Amino acid sequence: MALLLAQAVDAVKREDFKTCEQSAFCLRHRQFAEGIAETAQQPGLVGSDQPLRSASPYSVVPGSVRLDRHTLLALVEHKDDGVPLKFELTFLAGGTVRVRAQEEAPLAPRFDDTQRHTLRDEGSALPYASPESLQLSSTTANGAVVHTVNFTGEAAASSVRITEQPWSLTYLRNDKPVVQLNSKGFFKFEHLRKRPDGDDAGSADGEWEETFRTWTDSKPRGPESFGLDISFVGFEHVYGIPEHTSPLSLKPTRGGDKGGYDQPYRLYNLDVFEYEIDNPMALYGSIPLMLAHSAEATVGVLWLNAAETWVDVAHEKSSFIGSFFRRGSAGGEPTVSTHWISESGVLDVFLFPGPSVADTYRQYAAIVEQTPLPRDFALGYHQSRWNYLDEADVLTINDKMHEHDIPYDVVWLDIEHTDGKRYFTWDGAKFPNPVAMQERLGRDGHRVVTVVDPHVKRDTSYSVWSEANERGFFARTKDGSSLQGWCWPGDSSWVDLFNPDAAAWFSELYHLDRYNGSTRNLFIWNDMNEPAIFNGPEITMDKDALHDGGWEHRDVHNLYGMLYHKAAADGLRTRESPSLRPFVLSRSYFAGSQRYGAVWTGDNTADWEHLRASVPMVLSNNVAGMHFVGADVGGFFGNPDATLLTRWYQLGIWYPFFRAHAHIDTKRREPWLLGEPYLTHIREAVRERYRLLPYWYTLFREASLTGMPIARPMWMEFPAEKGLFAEDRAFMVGPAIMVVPVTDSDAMLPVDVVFPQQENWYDLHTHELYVGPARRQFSVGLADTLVFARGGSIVPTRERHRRSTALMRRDPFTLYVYVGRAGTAAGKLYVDDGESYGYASGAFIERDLSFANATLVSRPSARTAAGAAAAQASFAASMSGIRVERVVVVGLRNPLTQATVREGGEERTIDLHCGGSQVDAECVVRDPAVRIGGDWEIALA
Ligand code: NBV
Repeated sequence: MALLLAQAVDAVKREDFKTCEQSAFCLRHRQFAEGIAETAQQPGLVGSDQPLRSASPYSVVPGSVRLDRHTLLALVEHKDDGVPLKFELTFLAGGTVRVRAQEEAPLAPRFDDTQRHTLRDEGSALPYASPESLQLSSTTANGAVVHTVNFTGEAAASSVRITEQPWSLTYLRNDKPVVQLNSKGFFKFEHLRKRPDGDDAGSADGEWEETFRTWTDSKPRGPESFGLDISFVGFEHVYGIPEHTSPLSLKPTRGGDKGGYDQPYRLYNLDVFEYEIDNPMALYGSIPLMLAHSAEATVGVLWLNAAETWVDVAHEKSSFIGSFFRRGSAGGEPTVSTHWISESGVLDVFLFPGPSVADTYRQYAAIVEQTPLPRDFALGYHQSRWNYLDEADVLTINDKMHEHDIPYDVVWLDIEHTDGKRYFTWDGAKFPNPVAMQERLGRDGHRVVTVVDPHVKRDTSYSVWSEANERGFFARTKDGSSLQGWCWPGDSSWVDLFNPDAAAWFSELYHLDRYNGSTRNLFIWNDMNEPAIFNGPEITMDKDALHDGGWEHRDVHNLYGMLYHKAAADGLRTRESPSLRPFVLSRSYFAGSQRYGAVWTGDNTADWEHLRASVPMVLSNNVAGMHFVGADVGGFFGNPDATLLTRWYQLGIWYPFFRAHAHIDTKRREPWLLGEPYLTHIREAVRERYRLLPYWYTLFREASLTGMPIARPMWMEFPAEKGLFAEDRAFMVGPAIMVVPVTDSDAMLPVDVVFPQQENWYDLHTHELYVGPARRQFSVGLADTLVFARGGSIVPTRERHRRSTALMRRDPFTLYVYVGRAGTAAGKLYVDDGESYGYASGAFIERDLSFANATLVSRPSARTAAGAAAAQASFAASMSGIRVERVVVVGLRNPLTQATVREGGEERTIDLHCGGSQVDAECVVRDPAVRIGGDWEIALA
């Protein structure tokens, strides 16, 4: 029965997309790994210091290892082919190790620009370890040659060990292996070669030509793929590598585990119509960043490659090399073994040694820029649908939101707003006066987002097409003519964003003088940028299509969406001077896309399963540094009933990106259409989002500097609580708020909540106290949501009801102090103008808030002290009228009676209003009137 049901809702056209067996290089690598695993030698000395040996045919060329400043060089060769591979191990500050490999003398250059598109400063200024902090030593024991690089200084506990025969690399901390490369021997590198004689030589293996359904990939360069096993020793859970619909803790794909997948996780940006849940199939975005976590440590791996990539995952014990297919027996450490396979490019892997979650993200943030501070309005409520019909429709949405007291920030316009899907144009009949429309919305601080898709209608009268055509800016077919394909406007072409001139030209189309009818109040949505091509293989571009520099689409596929996103962000940023921060939503993405804006999880479905799956999808993206992400609230396909839609709003306000959206064929579902009580519940939910915007904004500030996720899996906040390592329903928003969404239609079903740690938890609405560790069941009516503040936190809010974020800018703040078990609490508040880049020169307020001995104290954060004094002073002056209008202290042991406020050398006493029980009192300080940017104390007595 369950199976039948699953099939009934399973509408994805699996046959449109390749399996590993249908992707020739994936199959070759998987088969190679199977062969190696079969012949694997059992290790002689389990538990000994001897590195284990696999049956890998690849070894280090004796005498080739040398350390040159921060780089260790070695040559590696297959025992039979005599093509030396050059390995470069680069050591970065903090213990990060980068491993790169390709032929020492490739027959032709391999694509190596992924680093330029992803890394900080295009990879030119990585934080290298100082050469003095590295020591190389080499030993020979029982005929095995081992080279060890020891770190001194900051990463002193770490070392890297390389065995020569066969080659393997082990990252050790405190002499204990943590991450191992090629310990299983799955490394296989298809060196570039001359095409063998005979027309179809090699094509049987899909090496020189490959057919999928009716498409043939000509593969002019032949096989050039590579694969490598990466084992996480001592770990049982790995996370990340979005975008998939798998659970947060990645299920195994090999090893025959019950409930595991039989396909590897695929990273190949694709437009998958009606995607299904619990599946390792590729989706719209790819971020090859994986984290492993145990109660002892967190580590990360970035596989920096933008070609089609597959990742196998197996759970096993580390002492049995061959156990990929045979579960390890007793002994040995739990290990997650992964096998990464990419079709082209160079092998380029970063190992981030952690050991804490924050360390791991600091290491990632040191090489890849993190999510910049968004425009403040972008954190508000976005109202979208395919399509709002015309100007009157848009203005009605605006009026109805006001009428029903629902704050919102943006109305979205989908493809139908254009003149025949010619982007940057308007349908003149439906939108005769877009500027006036934007101005009207702007009166209450609202904005408009329009969609700009990458297919350019082939139409000589459409200036975007004719300019691009004239200047040769389109991607080309393998024969050199401009590539044509089918998409919304009919016959279309795609701009080659790898050509810097084309990208610059395209970004200027977003300028106010180029994009007619746009104003500063208009922002952008990039859809279909995988790119989606209806008549292409797997609904995308042919792999042998050509880009700037003669690179094949195969090499760059997963970067296309990111470059498209970048062009829009660049365009908006440069459309005014001084620049304001852009806002662009993209469907397709790669590692580094977080720099350009938000993403969403694409075309989900209006059912409970999709609501549930949105949590691990949003979390996996956050794990991988794509913080600003959300799912379509309500579900894109289909019609949610009022209960599902209400529950989806109640969850959606906790997505970092919060947008309601729907398919053109669905019934209208704006909140007021649901009637009561749903409208009230939705209004309450949206208001909760707005109330907490200061907290959200402060979290984005943290993310921008430290890379720490915003929506966090429970394990990130409770890293030693094993029971939470696979939790993917409950999650944390920042360090202070736990959200347990109601994901079932049956209101009678009690919802399980686990309160972690020896800590106090307070219901966010009632402030009722729950003391962890504990498990409780809650019966929930539709008005009830399960959201808890963690004891020990201070959460800033703004409580006045307004129509938009812009209208809240000068509102006073309320601070919630949730007292922890130790009687203390701490938090932060970050405020800037919400739109400019002034913060970069110090125009911000950043406070450390702390509560101890019944006294709340506000002090400048260390970052404030480091900022530029002048910009800071002028911003502080502009904010001097903004005060704290209320402090609510929740969870005091004893009710108190008065508050003494000290600020600027003055002291005054005000009444304190306490209520609640002896063990759980709640005290409110009304209007302490302290300045948000000032030093002050409020002592309760
Ligand atoms: O532009 C129409 C839709 C859009 O509403 C949706 O959000 C995108 O993910 N778009 C896909 C194309 C059509 C999908 C069936």
